[in-house]
This record gives sequence, structure tokens and C-alpha cells, in this order.
Amino acid sequence: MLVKRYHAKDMQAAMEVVKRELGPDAVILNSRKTRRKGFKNLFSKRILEVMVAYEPEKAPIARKINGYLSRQQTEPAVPARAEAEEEPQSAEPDNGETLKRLNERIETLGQMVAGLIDKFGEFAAAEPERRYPESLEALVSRLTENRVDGELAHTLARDALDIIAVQPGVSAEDVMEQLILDLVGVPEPVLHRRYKRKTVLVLGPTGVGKTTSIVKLAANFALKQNKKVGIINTDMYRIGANEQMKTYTDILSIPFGAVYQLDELGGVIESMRDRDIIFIDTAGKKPGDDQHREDVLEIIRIARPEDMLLCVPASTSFSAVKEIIDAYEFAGDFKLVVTKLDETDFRGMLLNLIWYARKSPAYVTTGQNVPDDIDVLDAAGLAERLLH
Ligand SMILES: Nc1nc2c(ncn2[C@@H]2O[C@H](COP(=O)(O)OP(=O)(O)O)[C@@H](O)[C@H]2O)c(=O)[nH]1
Ligand SMILES: [Mg+2]
Repeated sequence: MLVKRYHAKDMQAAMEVVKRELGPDAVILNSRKTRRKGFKNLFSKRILEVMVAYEPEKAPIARKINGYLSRQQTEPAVPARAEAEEEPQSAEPDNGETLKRLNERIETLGQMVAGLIDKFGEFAAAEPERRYPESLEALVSRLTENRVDGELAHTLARDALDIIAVQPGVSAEDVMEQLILDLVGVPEPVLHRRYKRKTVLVLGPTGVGKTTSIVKLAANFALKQNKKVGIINTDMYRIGANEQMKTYTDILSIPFGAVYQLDELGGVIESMRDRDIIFIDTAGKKPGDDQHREDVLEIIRIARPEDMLLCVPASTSFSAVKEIIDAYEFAGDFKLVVTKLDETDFRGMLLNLIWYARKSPAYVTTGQNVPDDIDVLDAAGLAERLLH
């Protein structure tokens, strides 16, 4: 017993060619509507496909070509444009069960393929992605050239499109600029109210610039705003961390306290009770480290910081940035210090990370010079630079 597949425009046309080629004993196993194979047929009309079982010896055409049927491509013989493909059976002795199983498998595969083809057809025939007007398209390109994440750039463009649709007179650039300003929000630097002591906890993984940023901030508050500042280092893991800090605090005459065990922290904070602002530096362990998380939570519990700053470098990949933000989500409501902006020409990461973190930005740092290379984020300047 062999199985053969025919394509025809309808059942009658299929039956005609089957009877003529395979003889009157050929049995139709099943039939279904399908499309012809091949990419160019994906969008063609469906045709009928029939699976036929037959005995080669009883098939008139098969008899003529003397047993080579299984390897030959039978040409369609009728105007119904029926065509057949060989399905050689296994060498096992035929029985109804084998045939049934094979048939079921073919049917399942057929359905899977048909399903995929239909899906692909729908996809290909779907409405093309919404195009932007030329002015908006150019702005999207500028954003992505500046390494703004593609998804973010399109989100902004779609929002802009909605605004432009109801306010036709406005310029795409003005709208985009406003959307960027809205996204960035109002930067929230550390503010000190007179007579109120403030504790600021600085977080982030190793090497992102926590210590340097603290020294810059402390120096600015001390030198430019005449505030009494203090610095406490809770980095118990890094040998040399305290020497690095001491060099600066000595030059700046800023009291400095080192904490080697967290239960000393309360006392050291207490010893600085005359200070206006106390910065607390933390160890930058690997993000996601359980012990580190416990330590940070303990520091928060003891110090009750009014402000928390998370340092994130702008000079790294978006996936690394996401990892840092995710790893410190547990800490709660921190503000962002975007460090090492001088190490990249692109400003997109600044926007990406504010968008991803959904936190207010505070500062950007732009180099290793203490105390100059730190500024409150300039949202308008950022929007301008991203769009021009
Ligand atoms: N280029 C550049 N380097 C920076 C900046 N901030 C910090 N660094 C450098 O990054 C390195 C790690 O800084 P550090 O403050 O010790 O990081 P911490 O481990 O987070 O405390 C040091 O070599 C710093 O001088 C910055 O804004 N730009
Ligand atoms: Mg440090």
C-alpha cells in the first residue's frame, strides 16, 4: 500500500485524476483545504488536498512504469491542475494500524504547517507599522543615534503623534522636547534646610563613583554653601578605602568616621550631631549579593537617611544599567546620580536609565576632578542635546 497526495480545485477534479492514475480501488484517506507549498503561494487561494491510499499493482499508471512509481514525479494529467507527490511507505508489511498512525502523523504535521503558514500570512498581511511624519522620523533617528533605547524612542514618538493629531499646528520638535522634559522630571538634588540635620546614604556597586561623588558633594556643600558636613564610611570590605577618603577629608577639614561593624554606626552618627549634612558611603558589593542587601537594610534602619542616592555609570550598557537598578530596587526611594558622563559621547543612557528606574535624577558627574565634576542634572540641556 502506498500513499499519495493530490492537489485539485475540488473533490470532483481530484477523484477524476485519482481514478485514472490509481484505479478504482484507490481510497481517499482524508482531504482538507490548504495552500500550495512555497513562499510565493502563501497568499494564494486555498486548494483541496487529498491523501489517497492505493495498491501499486492495481494502479494503471503505476503498472505502466513498472514499480518505479515511488521515485517518480507524476505530472498532473487533467485540466483540474491536480498534482501528486509521492509518499513512500515504510518497508514494514502493510496493515491498517500502521497506515492509520502514519496518516495521523501526516495530518498533525499538515495542520501544524498550515497553522504556521496562516500565522505568517496574517503577519505579512498585517497593517504596516505606523509611520511617522518626516519631522518626527528624523527626531526618532536622532534619539537612537544618541543611544536612546529603541523602544523608548518609539514610545515618545507615538505619544508625540497623538499630541500632534489633536493639535496640528505644533512642531514635532517642541512636542518631543516637552515629552523628554516630562520623562526626566524635575531633578531633586540634596537640599539642606537650616537647623535640620540631614543624612544622605549613597549606594551602588563597586567602582561606579560613590566615594568620589560623596567627596565632590561634601566639598561643594562645605566650600560653596558653607555647610558643616561629615562623611562616614561603612565600606568594611575594601582595604585602603579609608585612606583614599582620609586624604580628601583632611584637605577639606571635614570630619570623617569609619565604621567597621554596623553596630558602631549609630554612635558615629551621634558623634557628628553638630553637622548639617552627613554623607554615608557604602561598600559596593556585587549587585544582588544577599549579605550586601542585609547590610544596606541595616544601615537604612540605623541611619534613617532623609535622602538616598544610587550611583549608576552612564558609560556602560543598558543591560548593565538595568541590572544595577534592579539590584537596588529593594532599598526604596533613591534618586539617581549618573556618573562618568565624560566617558561617553552619547546622552541616551541618561534618558534610558531615568525611564527604566522611574526615579528622579539628582546629579551627573563628568570627571575625576574634586569638587568640580558634579552638577545637578540639566533636563533642558539634555533634551536639547538628544534632539540636535
Ligand atoms: N571618568 C570619570 N571617572 C570617575 C568619575 N567618578 C568616579 N570616577 C573614577 O572611578 C573610579 C572609581 O570611583 P570610586 O569613587 O572609588 O567608586 P566607588 O567604588 O563606587 O566608591 C575612580 O578611579 C574614580 O576616579 C567620573 O565622573 N568620571
Ligand atoms: Mg568607594
